[in-house]
Amino acid sequence: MCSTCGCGQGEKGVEDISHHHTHEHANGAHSHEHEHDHAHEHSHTHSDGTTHSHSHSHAPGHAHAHEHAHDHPLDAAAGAGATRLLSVERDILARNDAIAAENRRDLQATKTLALNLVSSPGSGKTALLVETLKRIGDKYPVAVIEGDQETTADADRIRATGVPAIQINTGKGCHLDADMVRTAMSRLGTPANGALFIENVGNLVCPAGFDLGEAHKVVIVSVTEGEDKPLKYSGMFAASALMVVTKTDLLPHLDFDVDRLIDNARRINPTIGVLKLSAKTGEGMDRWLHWLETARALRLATD
Ligand SMILES: Nc1nc2c(ncn2[C@@H]2O[C@H](COP(=O)(O)OP(=O)(O)OP(=O)(O)O)[C@@H](O)[C@H]2O)c(=O)[nH]1
Ligand SMILES: [Mg+2]
Repeated sequence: MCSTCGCGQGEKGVEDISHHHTHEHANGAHSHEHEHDHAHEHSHTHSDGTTHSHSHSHAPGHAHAHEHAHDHPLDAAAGAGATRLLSVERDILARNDAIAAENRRDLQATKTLALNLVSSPGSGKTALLVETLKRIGDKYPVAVIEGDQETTADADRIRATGVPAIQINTGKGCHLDADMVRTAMSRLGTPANGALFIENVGNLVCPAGFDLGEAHKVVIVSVTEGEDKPLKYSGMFAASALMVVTKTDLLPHLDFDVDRLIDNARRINPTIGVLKLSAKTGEGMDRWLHWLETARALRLATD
């Protein structure tokens, strides 16, 4: 269950890479349907006008869900039912955080740089990964975890570069969680002294709240999405260390003000790094590779 939008998890599964296209069904139907019903009510309540303020101040995880819910007048009106719902949400996020901490410990132990790539659908995450892997795939150990609701298409695109990848299908779920990533890591193996890229489900809301154990979230925004996205989906920008502005090759055809996008992102997160690039033409890829190399060097240099 997602505590932000109340989405269910449906049929989710981590791809079995020894038998491609075979899925496991990780959740028992009984328990998740129960959680889903409650969450759904909750999300309706929350969609009445509070999106802006809550995503501003309480971006990642646990504290967000707790404080937001208590502050909300409709939650207060809902009384005991809402309180029980909140404790379900807190349990889910607390469990997620505990597994994310285990992932982080394992990644630290193997000095693996893990990045969680988040964005709206179609911003160019897989295209950026493919172009990145072509340039670094033979330099140090790299692996990719792909998250989508359905299909193994993105993992197939990654594997075509020769880099190992595993697809997680989230079913109705709109974000990856730490447990899914933990299962994928155990099947894929951790690229020691290298980089693990996790491409999250295309969604600018829910993935902000779920720590996967990554070193950094990287938010990808394409130039066709509008300069206002950091203000509308502030939680994601608050939670990210870096914003990559993609598809810059399209700028001559658009009325898009990149500086305004950057200003908006920095209003939400004054320390967010910014890179502009085109996976299609390769323009700006060198600075992204430099950022990666620096982040990896830091991971190697520290315990
Ligand atoms: N012009 C241009 N198109 C791009 C660029 N990067 C990606 N695209 C196109 O944008 C579309 C979506 O790219 P993907 O890489 O699949 O985007 P994604 O973020 O992985 O999509 P989801 O996983 O479905 O959320 C494709 O048609 C790409 O060819 C770019 O730098 N320039
Ligand atoms: Mg993709």
